[in-house]
Amino acid sequence: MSRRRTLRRGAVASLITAVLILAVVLPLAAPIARAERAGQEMGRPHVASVSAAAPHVNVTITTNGTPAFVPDVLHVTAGQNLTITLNNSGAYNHTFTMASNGTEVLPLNWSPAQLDDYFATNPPIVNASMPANSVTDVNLTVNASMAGGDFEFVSLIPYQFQAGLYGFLDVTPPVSSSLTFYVNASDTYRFLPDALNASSVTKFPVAINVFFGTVGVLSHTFTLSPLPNYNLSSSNYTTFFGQHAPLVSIPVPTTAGTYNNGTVVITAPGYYEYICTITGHFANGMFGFLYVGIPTVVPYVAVVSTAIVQSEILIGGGVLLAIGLVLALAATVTGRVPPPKPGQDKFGHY
Ligand SMILES: [Cu+2]
Repeated sequence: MSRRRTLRRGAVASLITAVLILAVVLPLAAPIARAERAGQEMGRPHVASVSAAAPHVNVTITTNGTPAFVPDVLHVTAGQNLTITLNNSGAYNHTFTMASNGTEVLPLNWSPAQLDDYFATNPPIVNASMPANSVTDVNLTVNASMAGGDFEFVSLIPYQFQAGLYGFLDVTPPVSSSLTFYVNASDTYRFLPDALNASSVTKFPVAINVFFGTVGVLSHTFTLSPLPNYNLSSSNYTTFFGQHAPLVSIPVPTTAGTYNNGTVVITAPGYYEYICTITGHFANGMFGFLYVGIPTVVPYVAVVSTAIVQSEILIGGGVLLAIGLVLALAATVTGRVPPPKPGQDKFGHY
């Protein structure tokens, strides 16, 4: 066999190998490439409306027979609406009385009268009674001016504070975010862009602003799933959003160049899917992903039906694999590719 022919056979085998690799890699790479597409800015928005809801946080403080609030430190972020459930399962009455000064620590050697005097001159921001065997809810708006403070709460029943019935509300500043995205809807059922990159976020909760406009004339919505790392299904998203309220659902203006906007508060890293909820639009490909605190390349499964494409890829890949196996078998019969150099045996040894 001439060296020239052997080389050509080697080239054919290399080509087949390359095709095999592409057959495997391309279907994997396609969704990643789509996920990476990000950040087209769409001109300066004309703001049509502004809406932002303060997030709501529920916490529970319990007391039982022992003189302690459990937990005795609450961590909240300024800008949150707080509901504190006071659960006293013990046989003693208490109060839940919170100082308005976020920098003061009340001396434990104060007498009950001194404690009462203090709150008479410095009115508490919360003062609720906790009767024995009761559950009481109190609401507190933790506004921005409280950021950085540690607000002490005590029981004013004589000698309970001194015995240990105290704790602190620790208020951290809100994470200010300059993250603003512009997303446009197209009448070909696409979001432009369909990937929003908030990978740089490291602190939570984080507020992200989304401006939503259109390049078409049809009605659309920008509706964001509240669950991280969850892929919506085009067949049951209505049920899903009935059970899990969207973080935001913005109707698009139907005039190009005008925008509606909304602020979403994200509390955990992950990818969050957004879809258009107008019937049929999601199924036609109107979805995208917001990546918060994670790289924009994450494995996800597009739930919009790709069954036909996938089976074609599987069959095609199988055929190519079979060709490759036949060629490999042929090579083992007819000899090594490429052939050994002069003086080498077929294993490359001299
Ligand atoms: Cu739509």
